[in-house]
Amino acid sequence: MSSIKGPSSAQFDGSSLRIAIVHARWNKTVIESLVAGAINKLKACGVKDSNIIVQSVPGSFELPFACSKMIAGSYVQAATSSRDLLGLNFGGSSTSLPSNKEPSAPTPTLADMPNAPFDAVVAIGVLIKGSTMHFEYICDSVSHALMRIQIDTGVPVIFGVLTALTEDQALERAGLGRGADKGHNHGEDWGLAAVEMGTQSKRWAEGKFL
Ligand code: DLZ
Repeated sequence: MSSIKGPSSAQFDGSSLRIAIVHARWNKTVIESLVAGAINKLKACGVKDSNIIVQSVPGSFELPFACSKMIAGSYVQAATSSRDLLGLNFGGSSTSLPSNKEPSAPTPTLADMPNAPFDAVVAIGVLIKGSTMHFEYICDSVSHALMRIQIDTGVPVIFGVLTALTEDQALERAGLGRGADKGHNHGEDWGLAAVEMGTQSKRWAEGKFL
């Protein structure tokens, strides 16, 4: 019997979004598959290559710190480039333009720019239970911290952290199962969730609830 689990489908256009992925490097094989799955779905939704920013950290414990800093940094980046943009439009050297012509290039807007703030961040990690309490502490602290960051910053943070009791559980959730059924790559779901939440949170912030 097929499973009833999982979200019902919804389609969102990611072409105007800028999305960050930050992933841990522990359990590399599984991580690589999850990151690839997330990127594939982002692109399938129209997110431009240049608007997908991927960074890594040593382990899952470092994910919340990285998300927080990257979100803040993306605002700094956007502010810096909007200042550059003003310089380009109004303070740029007129001698570089043909003297009798207006500039023909359309004025770039923030939405066109690669340096807009992130619309969503996907935090990807793979925690596999060992023989100590380490797993429980990290799962608990990381999930709470990621939730706090999205509430505090207003930028959706997608929870892409596998909390697996066995290696097989982790492999199956990355589409790498050792059995006949390879399982489903949850990274794909995280890519879709990032596009949906990035799109919706922009609209909600503008008071649009269509
Ligand atoms: C130390 C550790 C262990 C034992 N297991 C994992 C794991 O399964 N998945 C993961 O992402 N990270 C693991 N780490 C590393 C910690 O997340 C963290 O990088 C270190 O404790 C340094 O802060």
